[in-house]
Amino acid sequence: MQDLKPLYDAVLTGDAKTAKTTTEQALAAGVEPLQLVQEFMMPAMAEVGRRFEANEYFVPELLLSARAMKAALELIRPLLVASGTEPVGRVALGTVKGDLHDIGKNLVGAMLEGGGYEVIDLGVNVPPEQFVAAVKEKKANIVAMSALLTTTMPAMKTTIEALQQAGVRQQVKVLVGGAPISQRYAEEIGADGYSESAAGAVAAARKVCA
Ligand code: B1M
Repeated sequence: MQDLKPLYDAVLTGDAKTAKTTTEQALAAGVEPLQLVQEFMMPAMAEVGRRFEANEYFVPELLLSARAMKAALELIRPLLVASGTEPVGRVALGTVKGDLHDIGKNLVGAMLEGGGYEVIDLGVNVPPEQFVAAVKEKKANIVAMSALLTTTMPAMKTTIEALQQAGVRQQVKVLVGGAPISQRYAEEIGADGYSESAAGAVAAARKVCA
């Protein structure tokens, strides 16, 4: 198999051009798209996070690595997305209020689309009322929230409360995920499902809707 260490290095060093060309070459050589994400890009991002914590990397480096990962994901996303089938459900997906991290959320969206769900991507920094509006106006039957910061985790609870106050909590299932989230936290805040990975989000969506 082609040596894919350059993809890892490109994400780690924020080299978007190399991340893109290595991904193109790997896909052309028949490497599984998810393998590229799980075995090379995500470990590189984990190392970026470690360096940030160790004060070896700062916000500019985080941004460059995020840009490199996004460049590669742009090529992968269409391959994860199913086409031509009736959606099995409609998901309002977003990163919660106060949180700007969207790489994991975008992967979750691509996997859900690949799993046959219609995804309404609300973006990042999504306030509770925007999730409520998506349920009311767009008739989403799943609300999927991502959070990457311990400080923004409580926004998930606030959103669930907003769904309750708006009288729509019973008509939706709530899925949560993101690095600091756990099954226990999901249960604590009254979410219906949790997944630690983007691939697992599809199984979690199926489970809560079954
Ligand atoms: Co930020 N950041 N960041 N950052 N950043 C983290 C999260 C951090 C852990 C880094 C660290 O210290 N080690 C830390 C959080 C600490 C904490 O809260 N405990 C942190 C911090 C502190 C910050 C700032 C506060 C830094 C600052 O300004 N001083 C700031 C906050 C800004 C804000 O949001 N308000 C900040 C900013 C940024 C950038 C904007 C520079 C950039 C994000 C760019 C972007 O997303 N467009 C960034 C990045 C890149 C990171 C790290 C390095 C990488 C995140 C990532 O994309 N991972 C991150 C460290 C790390 O994660 N190791 C870090 C790859 C991605 C595929 O994984 O998002 O975990 P992840 O998603 C996974 C799963 O979690 C899961 O599926 C995905 C794939 O399997 N998942 C779900 C996610 N959502 C899900 C939803 C589901 C199910 C599964 O169901 C609905």
